[in-house]
Amino acid sequence: MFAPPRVWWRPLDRLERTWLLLAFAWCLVLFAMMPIWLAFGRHNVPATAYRVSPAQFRQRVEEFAQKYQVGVEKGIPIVEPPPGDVYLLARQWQWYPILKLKKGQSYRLHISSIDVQHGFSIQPLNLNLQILPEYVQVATITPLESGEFSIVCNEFCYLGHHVMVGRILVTD
Ligand SMILES: [Cu+2]
Repeated sequence: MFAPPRVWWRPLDRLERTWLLLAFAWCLVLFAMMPIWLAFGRHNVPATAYRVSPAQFRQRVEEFAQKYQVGVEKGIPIVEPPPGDVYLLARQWQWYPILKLKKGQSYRLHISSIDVQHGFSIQPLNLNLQILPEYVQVATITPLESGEFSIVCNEFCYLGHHVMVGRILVTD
């Protein structure tokens, strides 16, 4: 049987040992960061979820959009609700409606899909939520800057995925 020479069984020299220890210590730091960041990281989205049927959610969003509609753009209503509960619906391939929010006010944003899985991602901020049919994600958001924010779908949802762009307008 062929056995390669056992050169790697030589004791570690100082440099090698130092690098191994450094790498191991860094592994421990990264390992500890997982629970630490989960508890203290400011990236956590304060989101809860509840169940709803796609038909019910669609009806709720339609009523919401009609009640607070202030305009329309390319067939999608622009909706300016008071602070509180606001709704956003994802479907192939649009975000509905366009939300117009006030800077510094808090909103409970209810988001769900009525067909397949989508991904909610606000640009240029880095807020991401997984959007599934039959589940509503509720994220409490307080816009801190005015301007126009794009919502892109970051979960491939078939042919029109790349054109699935929505908007949130934040005014002073
Ligand atoms: Cu999508």
